[in-house]
Amino acid sequence: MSSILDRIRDSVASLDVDSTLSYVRDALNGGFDVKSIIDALAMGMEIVGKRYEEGEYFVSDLIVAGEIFSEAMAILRPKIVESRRGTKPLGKVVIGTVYGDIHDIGKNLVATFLEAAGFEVIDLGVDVPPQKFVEAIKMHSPDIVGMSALLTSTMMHMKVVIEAIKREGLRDTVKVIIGGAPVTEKFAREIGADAYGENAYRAVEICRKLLEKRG
Ligand code: B12
Repeated sequence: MSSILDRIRDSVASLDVDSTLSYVRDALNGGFDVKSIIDALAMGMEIVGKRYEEGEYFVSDLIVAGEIFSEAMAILRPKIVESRRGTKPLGKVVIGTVYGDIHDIGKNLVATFLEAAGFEVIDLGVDVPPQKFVEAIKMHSPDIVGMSALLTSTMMHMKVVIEAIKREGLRDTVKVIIGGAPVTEKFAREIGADAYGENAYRAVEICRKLLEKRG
């Protein structure tokens, strides 16, 4: 018999919104931790991506999958915030999905976890041009800038943003962390970012470390 987490994964994969939401509620009530539920949702998204790649699913199905994930997160968000309440304010993070890219589910998850951990988060949204990152740094003086990209065609835009930040003489004032499915540690080093985070939990740990480094 499959576990509730398997059922969450499979119902996302088969784009069944009602079952997904009811399994997520069951899992929460059954005492499963939020992390394992999010991991199951993310595994479902992974399968959706594969089916799209293989021609079984279409863009409309990706949209449905995105909506399912967001609705499930709406159930989980209060739990995440509650579980992390009481931690003292840390630093300030400006975050956005780079230009040409409108994927925001992962970025939103990272922003939610950072907020829940006590960071102040300024979310610039999706399809963010380099100048908008630069202006946000000038306006908000963040400790950290986070960038997300889900497409191999947009990940290079992260480098363009870093170069724009350098050109404005602001690179030494912020730490840069990047993430998104096609992004790697090696890529982060190559483009001159300070760090790479593979998921929302790691993003919080790494942002904490980056603050320590800033002193
Ligand atoms: C849902 C989805 C969409 C939705 C997005 C809805 C939304 N609001 O975001 C829509 C329908 C809009 C969409 C559109 C497209 N998509 Co799409 N999409 C997906 C899908 C299925 C899931 C992505 C997702 O949300 N995953 C769940 C989240 C939780 O995971 P995540 O984003 O990876 O984020 C985690 C980490 O990466 C990390 N992270 C993310 N950002 C950041 C930032 C920082 C700072 C840090 C530290 C960490 C971090 O932490 C997150 C949480 O743990 C993926 C498949 C996949 N396996 O990724 C394809 C996928 C990304 N899409 C793809 C494609 C091709 C497209 C389109 C070009 C399709 C088309 N022909 O129109 C368009 C592009 C539109 C555009 N210009 O951006 C391809 C990309 C291929 C490639 N290598 O470039 C994928 C991989 C599907 C595939 N297998 O072919 N898509």
